[in-house]
Amino acid sequence: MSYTFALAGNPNSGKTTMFNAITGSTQYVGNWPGVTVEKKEGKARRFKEDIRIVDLPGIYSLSPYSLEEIVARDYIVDERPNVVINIVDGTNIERNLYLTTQLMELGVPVVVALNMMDSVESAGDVIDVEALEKHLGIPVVPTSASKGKGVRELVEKALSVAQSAPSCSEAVSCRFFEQKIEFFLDDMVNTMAGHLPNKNINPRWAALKILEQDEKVTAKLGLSAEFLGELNKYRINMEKEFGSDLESMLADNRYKYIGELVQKTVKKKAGKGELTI
Ligand code: GDP
Ligand code: K
Ligand code: MG
Repeated sequence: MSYTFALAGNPNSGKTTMFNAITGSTQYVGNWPGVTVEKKEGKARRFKEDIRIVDLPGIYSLSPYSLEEIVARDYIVDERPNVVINIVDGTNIERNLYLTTQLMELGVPVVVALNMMDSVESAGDVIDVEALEKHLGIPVVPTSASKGKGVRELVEKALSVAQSAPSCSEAVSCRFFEQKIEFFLDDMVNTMAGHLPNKNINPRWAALKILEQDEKVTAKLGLSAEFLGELNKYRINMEKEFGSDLESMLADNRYKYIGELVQKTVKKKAGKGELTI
């Protein structure tokens, strides 16, 4: 068996350091097709399995507004890596988890590498990794890429996920939104069932992108103009009920989810003016 794991994370989360730690010096550097964003590929060393590692561009989100983000999400949707390893900077967890929610919404298997744990610990902060894992519903592996710590465990976890291939499509934990939004989403996904020609695309993600009026993804869906018009009625009805900026409302819902998650799982050293549990 051979596997492909893609590394995704915010700029400066330690992606390249992790890439080097996993692959050693066997990397291949090129460009992403049609763009000048650097593409790095290598093989995981010291594993009997054939594991290809792809370093995606550093990104904060998966919006259609930045070249790096489009490159990253096109790669994930079109090439279907077995697992996306999401490098999260543990010292900046709240900001970094936004991308985590975006990756989970894609419906691909995600493993979080909670990186920079050496810095988290030396600052006296505590992250309850087990609780984070439980609430998110995906594996979280603490790492210190620059020290080589947790790297083997991370690749092993990704391998076990690749071998069991769970999908976010049935995971309740991917429900980041208020009940009233989830209600519309469920209805929309039901309407779409059996009508999505592009099998690489998770229906729930497709629904969210239609609601966000993401034309790049909408064009990939392969839906007739007529059916798309029908699906757009969901957005129109939601905007009637919730106000006109649905895209911001969805983003706010994700931030709220993350804020609550961080409250439950991160304990900052007292005196830093942050939350205590
Ligand atoms: P990228 O932009 O995501 O590719 O991040 P880099 O791999 O370039 O890392 C950004 C900075 O963080 C560099 O100075 C790394 O040496 C440092 N770094 C990476 N991983 C760790 C870690 O686990 N702990 C600490 N303390 N620093 C790290
Ligand atoms: K960097
Ligand atoms: Mg880098």
